[in-house]
Amino acid sequence: MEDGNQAMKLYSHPMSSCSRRVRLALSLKGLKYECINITSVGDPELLKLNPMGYMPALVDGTTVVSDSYAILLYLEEKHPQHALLPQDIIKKSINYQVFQHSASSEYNFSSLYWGNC
Ligand SMILES: N[C@@H](CCC(=O)N[C@@H](CS)C(=O)NCC(=O)O)C(=O)O
Repeated sequence: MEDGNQAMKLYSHPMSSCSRRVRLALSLKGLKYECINITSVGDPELLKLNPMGYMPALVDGTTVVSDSYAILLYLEEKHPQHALLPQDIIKKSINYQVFQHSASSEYNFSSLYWGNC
């Protein structure tokens, strides 16, 4: 079977929020994929795909993409139907900011709770 005709494979875990955002995007775009549940941290199959050992990892033919943000951008470019991002560059930049904030700054929310006490 040619690269690109195989169903994508998503290595993930039901409790992983990073995996859930990718599953949501795949679903919104109506893309078929096989979900492979990782049962333990350090799963050898996942380590082969992402030596960092993090999920999710998406396998699309011979292409492997890890990191949920990279996967979302990959899917958006390869499958533009049911766009996840607005066309407008300003609105798009706001989406990037919100995504980065939720992906990398979540622990800073504690200052919102404790900062004014
Ligand atoms: N920036 C990465 C973070 C990935 C990540 O932290 N994944 C967690 C699950 S949400 C994981 O694989 N944890 C396993 C571990 O810490 O060993 C992404 O957005 O995909």
